[in-house]
Amino acid sequence: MVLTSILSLVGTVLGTALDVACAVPVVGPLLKPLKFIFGAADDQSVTSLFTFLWNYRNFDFEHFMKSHKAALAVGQKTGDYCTGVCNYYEVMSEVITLTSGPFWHFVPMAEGVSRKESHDQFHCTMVNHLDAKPGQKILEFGCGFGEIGRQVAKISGASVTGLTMSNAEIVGGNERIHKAGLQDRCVIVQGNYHKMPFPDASFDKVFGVYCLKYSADLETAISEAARVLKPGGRLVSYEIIVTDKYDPTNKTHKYYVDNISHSTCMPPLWHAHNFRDAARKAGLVPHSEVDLCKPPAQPWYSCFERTYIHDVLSSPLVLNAVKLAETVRILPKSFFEFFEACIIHPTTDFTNAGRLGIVDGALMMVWTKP
Ligand SMILES: C[S@@+](CC[C@H](N)C(=O)[O-])C[C@H]1O[C@@H](n2cnc3c(N)ncnc32)[C@H](O)[C@@H]1O
Ligand SMILES: *[C@@H]1O[C@H](CO)[C@@H](O)[C@H](O)[C@H]1NC(C)=O
Ligand SMILES: CC(=O)N[C@H]1CO[C@H](CO)[C@@H](O)[C@@H]1O
Repeated sequence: MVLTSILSLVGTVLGTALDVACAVPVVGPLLKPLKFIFGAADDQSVTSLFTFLWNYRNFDFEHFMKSHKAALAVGQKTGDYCTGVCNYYEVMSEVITLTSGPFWHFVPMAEGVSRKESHDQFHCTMVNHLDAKPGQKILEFGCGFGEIGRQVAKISGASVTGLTMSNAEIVGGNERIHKAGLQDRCVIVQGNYHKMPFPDASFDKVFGVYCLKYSADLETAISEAARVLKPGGRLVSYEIIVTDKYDPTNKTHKYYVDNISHSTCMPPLWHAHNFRDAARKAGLVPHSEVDLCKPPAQPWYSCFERTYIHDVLSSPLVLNAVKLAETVRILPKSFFEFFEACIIHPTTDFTNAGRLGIVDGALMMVWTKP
């Protein structure tokens, strides 16, 4: 606890000092990589990696990886990934928050704009796409700790109900609602978005971010979203998908795309046309579709490039150092397996697949219910 606070303070002070130094001509650009190394303790930085290592030094990674792999096998066999999602987020909700802050999705970023500012901007974009108004009832399904829902509620004055499965997310999300003083307008409840615990026509607006990727049955999930929506309401979906460029017969493509799914216990990624088809079947009418990361915005995965975390995690040196540290027992048992599968893989596979243009993480789709 004390060490975490010290690391956090050191990270903040050095981060601010470096922000100033980086603005200096000539020397500034040379200092930029240091920003990643001494970045904030709750953002993508080496400081946050060490905070995480310290907090999880006694964690049973062996058990987690065993249950992760077993649940993935069940998902692949039955199409039901719920056990896997709960197993993954019971642990990863805290880990992602420690190493990436409250944002578990990618948003457009621009030169000179910080990651946090980019997410603030995204919350306003979401409010606009939802056309959220004071007093409206909004559902955020697959909400994690519910950061987007709370921001949408704050910005628009609407009430937001979050729906998610893992206990850790429900407890952590409701704590954050209380801390923000939003308990009269926000709540997070437990449920599966394939079978939502709400009557028909309960919400003015419904949205989900980076969560339908966990569905092996998109038609059911989208028909449920349509069912709980009031006539005249909107469904907004912002997801990570495979693009037209994705060729499943290409080994390189398949390597990245399969590894993205496996590292986070997901079924294969969907294509935009799967969303369009499912929404049409559910009786929804297309309203708009926009890729938020079309230039001049930087690519959706650029947060991993600008901090150099992609380069650090791609380095065989880092991989071998972690392996060695486990062998000499500085790191807990099975940490290397966890680190490779759950930290290195998603980070580097997202970046590499994004660079090839076979995966897109910034498509905003909006439908209305007649
Ligand atoms: C990558 S996180 C995204 C969280 C949040 N929407 C965000 O973007 O920050 C995926 C979320 O979907 C939730 N999820 C996955 N499958 C679900 C299901 N069948 N029903 C409800 N929630 C689900 C997970 O528990 C997790 O909270
Ligand atoms: C597979 O995809 C990669 C990257 O997009 C490309 O360089 C390579 O030529 C492709 N291979 C085949 C056999 O098409
Ligand atoms: C589907 C899958 O998980 N494929 C590969 C992901 O990457 C590792 C290397 O780290 C391979 O061993 C897996 O086969």
